[in-house]
Amino acid sequence: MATGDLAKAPTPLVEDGGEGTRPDGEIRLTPDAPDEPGPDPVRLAQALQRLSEIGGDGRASVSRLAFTPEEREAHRVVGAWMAEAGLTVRVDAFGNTIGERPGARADLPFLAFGSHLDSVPNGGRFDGIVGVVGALEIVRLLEEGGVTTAHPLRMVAFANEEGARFGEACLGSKAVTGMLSPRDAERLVDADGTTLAAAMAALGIDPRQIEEARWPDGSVAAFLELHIEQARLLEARGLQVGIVDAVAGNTRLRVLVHGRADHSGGTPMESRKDALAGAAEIVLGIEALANEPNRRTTVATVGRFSVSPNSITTIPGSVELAVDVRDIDSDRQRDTAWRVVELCEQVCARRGLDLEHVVVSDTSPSVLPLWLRRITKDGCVELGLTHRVMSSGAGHDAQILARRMPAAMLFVPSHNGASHVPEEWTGVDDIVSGVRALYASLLRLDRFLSEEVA
Ligand code: HGY
Ligand code: MN
Ligand code: MN
Repeated sequence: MATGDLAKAPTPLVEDGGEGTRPDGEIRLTPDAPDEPGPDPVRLAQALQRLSEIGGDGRASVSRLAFTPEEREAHRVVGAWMAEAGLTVRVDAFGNTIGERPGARADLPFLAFGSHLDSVPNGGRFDGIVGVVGALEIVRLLEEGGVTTAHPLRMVAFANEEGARFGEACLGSKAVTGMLSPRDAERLVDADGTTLAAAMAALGIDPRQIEEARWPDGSVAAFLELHIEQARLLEARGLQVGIVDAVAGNTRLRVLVHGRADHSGGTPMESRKDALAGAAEIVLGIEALANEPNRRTTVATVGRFSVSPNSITTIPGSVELAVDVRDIDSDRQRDTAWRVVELCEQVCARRGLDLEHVVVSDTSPSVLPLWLRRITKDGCVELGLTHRVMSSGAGHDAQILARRMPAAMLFVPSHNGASHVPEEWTGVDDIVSGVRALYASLLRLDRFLSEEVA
């Protein structure tokens, strides 16, 4: 399990003798394709390295927020790679980059696979990117192997998967599943007050056309996504591949606590309306709520916290909190979110503070179908890849696609479980294993579904 040395400045992904060096011998993808080359670790590492330089700090941190020039540059680069790999490439009405490859049978729907290119602020180099460069590697292997699938193939690099900028996640996949409208683009706003619509328009993408991105019902038979685990289980158990059975849902709230700004010296304690003291009590109350024994798969986070006027000699007048509640159980997710609102109301009432709250987004958990998991599992067994079924605490595009079609997710290990931070790391040999599992899953799925439709 290559993890790389994170103690010093992270080693570049491609370095003689480093992570990117091709392991000894050829990697066989599937026993029944004897002359089929395996995923190329050097090519994978070079692609990861190139993308990490877009919005990167030259070391390990990446900031490639949704609908920024950096995200569009990444789509431009990946679009060019897709075309070089022989795909017919387009950018859809939301800004997703799509590459298509004909199958032997034009009567069959597409098989889609891919992930996202945007990141969180000061994020890592692997979140989303592993699934995009992994999908591209599969297209290259198909070309090099002269393999024609029965189904036409659609590789997707999604835009705006992260909720980091506009609060709601998976907007690119919501656009292709018909779950996003121009009204949402006006509703969603970032911390600076810029709407999604304005951010899109500033990059030449017309938010009024969002609904054009929708994939017609029945046009895609299934979606597969390779992604880093963003948790510790696979590395802790020494496993190569995670097969995801459920993806957590998330409810995101914007909470505004209003008190009264006043002089920090002249105002007696008993006559204060300190918004920050109230907000701090709320933060600790949310933590206690998520730690309740009956909420065993619930997590809740206050990830953004802004104080106004944020001056050492002024009692805080108002505080804005961004709350992220997640669970793989839908009832618990919503119950926790509702209890958060109740908690805010109680604290504010007791402290004489005013409260505003907005539900920014509410996305249900997804259960991924067993029959498709069996196909991905059979691929892992055939390739001798150690694996296990597991759930995902992180949200993903696959969970949205799963609303409209069968979807599967494959995880590769995250070192120390670190993600959404510069320390995020997955060894290239683990990525190769994930690509092999994804490729085997795609070929098996292609056979299984085309035999059904004789
Ligand atoms: O935030 C998440 O759940 C994922 O990384 N988009
Ligand atoms: Mn991701
Ligand atoms: Mn992420």
